[in-house]
Amino acid sequence: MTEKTKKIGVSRRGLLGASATGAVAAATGVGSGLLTGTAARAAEGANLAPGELDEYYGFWSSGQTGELRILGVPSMREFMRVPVFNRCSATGWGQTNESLKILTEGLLPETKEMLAAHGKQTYDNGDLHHPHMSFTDGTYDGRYLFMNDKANTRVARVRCDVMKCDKIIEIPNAHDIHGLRPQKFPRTGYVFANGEHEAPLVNDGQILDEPDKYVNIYTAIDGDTMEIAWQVMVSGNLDNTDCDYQGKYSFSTSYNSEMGTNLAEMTENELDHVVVFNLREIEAGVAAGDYQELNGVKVIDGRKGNNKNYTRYIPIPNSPHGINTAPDGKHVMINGKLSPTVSVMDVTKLDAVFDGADPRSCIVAEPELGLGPLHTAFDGKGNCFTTLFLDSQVVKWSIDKAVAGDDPILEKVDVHYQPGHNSTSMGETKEADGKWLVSMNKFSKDRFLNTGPLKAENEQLIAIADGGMEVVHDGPTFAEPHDSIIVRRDIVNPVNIWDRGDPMWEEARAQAEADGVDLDWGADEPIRDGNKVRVYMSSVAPNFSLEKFTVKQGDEVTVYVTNMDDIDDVTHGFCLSNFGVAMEVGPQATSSVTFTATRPGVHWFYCQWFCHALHMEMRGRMFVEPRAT
Ligand code: CUK
Ligand code: CUA
Repeated sequence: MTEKTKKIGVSRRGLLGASATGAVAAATGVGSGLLTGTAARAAEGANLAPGELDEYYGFWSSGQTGELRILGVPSMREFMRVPVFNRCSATGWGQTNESLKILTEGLLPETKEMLAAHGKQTYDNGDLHHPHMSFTDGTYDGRYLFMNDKANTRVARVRCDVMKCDKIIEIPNAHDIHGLRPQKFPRTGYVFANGEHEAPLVNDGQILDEPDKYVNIYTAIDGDTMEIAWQVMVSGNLDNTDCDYQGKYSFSTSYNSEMGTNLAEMTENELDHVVVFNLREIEAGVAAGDYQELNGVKVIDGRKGNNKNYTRYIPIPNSPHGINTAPDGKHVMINGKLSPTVSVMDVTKLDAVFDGADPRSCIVAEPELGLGPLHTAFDGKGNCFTTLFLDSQVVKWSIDKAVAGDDPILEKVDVHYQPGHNSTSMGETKEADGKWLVSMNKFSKDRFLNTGPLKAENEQLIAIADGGMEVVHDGPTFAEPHDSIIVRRDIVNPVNIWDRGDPMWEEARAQAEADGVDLDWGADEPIRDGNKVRVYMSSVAPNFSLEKFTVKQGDEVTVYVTNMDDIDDVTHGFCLSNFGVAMEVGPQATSSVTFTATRPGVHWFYCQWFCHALHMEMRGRMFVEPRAT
């Protein structure tokens, strides 16, 4: 830590009032000057030389930006932005027929109607909070990444082989999907998704300002088919979720057990709760027909006092937020937010709770850690790292000591400023390896050059391998990564070029076949079908197979471009100027876009992805013949 950050840390602590933190920092030497010894070695480990590859992939959310980001850890270099709930000017996501299919096919009928009234096919925005990889046997398996959209109640999946989104579904009956986690064992399996905001179960306007009639919905999605397996109606709202390593239970925090609709009401109770879902009982209930079908989904009643064994409500101090299952397969950390505590739940005691034991009997420790605990990560060695939002710190503490009733706090480190999520290398799997910790901080304030009123957030890399905690890197980041996972690179093995048989463009393949065209190489002339015109072309650097094509004013034109280069990293594009048309065409991929040729005249199209020394020359003309008058 530098002298500057040390001073800031001290004065900020002075402002907030002294806490036990100061004593801990003094005792452990945290904040005691420039990087020396192990800290310097750790920082060196984070600085990769040019050309050196990272040991881990980091998968980052982007909050209200709506995309998934791929970083390297420990270098914290950002490699890629994968469009999901957003629009993307570079790749044509939200514009190509292939992406529009994914963005529209999972929308609810009433959503399509609402969007059509606004002249749209799909939502333009999203709020992506929680990216998590599919699991097999308690660890990441490199198949998929799943993520939520809080803004428009959706869940998406990204294929890890090509790092593109292939499925997006809108969740009926629920409102604003927030917490999301994949089933850890035996595999994913289910993807669990929390509806955060309460609403009437049938939300057709018959019930409005009667909050006592609102419910909340917990959803289990089949990660293979991306269809909804079942939903559970619950009392209270739902914030974050996680599940066990046994495949028996999943659990969600609720910060509004009061079902209040304003801040005063929502924070009134001293105790909120965690809802525990009994997966076998719910499956049995579904099989036995104990559900109502609503918008095509089987909805089980798991509200408080329903006298069934689908759910249990565990009282937890005021407004718990993050919930994280430890790699020991036994303990679950419930982060208190408004309470300075983390409640430690022992999953081996949940059977008894379902058999009638006191719901609190599964809480085996509740250590006081500091102000504003939000999320906890793990090193796989029995230690936890909990973010303290109000204290702007990460606290390292011992599970064993907490359970034994001893002071569990081992160390605290200042982070800048106000951390939300944190994540450790492989930390949400049974293979947690305790090397790196990332603290995702909501404010950067004075850490970077001023960019005006809107400032970057700050992600800090903390070296934890040697048993200490040293901040070794600051990484500014744009709006607003909530969460991240850090995955060993041997688990993630994306391809370099597309397979021509990929399902991503199966509709283009079928259309080309119907038109008698070889999709690989394209056709010499546009295919006319009434006022619909289909133009098939291929691209091999630095040429399009067509240097010109002719359509008529008012035609609905679809251009299919197949990139027949099969060399790593030779991406072409198709950008039709003054038509707002642009798309990426990866090596061996087909992309297509449809537009109306409203403007007569000569219009240039060009390749907008730099591909060759003659990239500028990679262009052609579209002739639009004026409509006969
Ligand atoms: S939530 Cu953002 S800091 Cu949406 Cu995971 Cu806790
Ligand atoms: Cu092809 Cu630039």
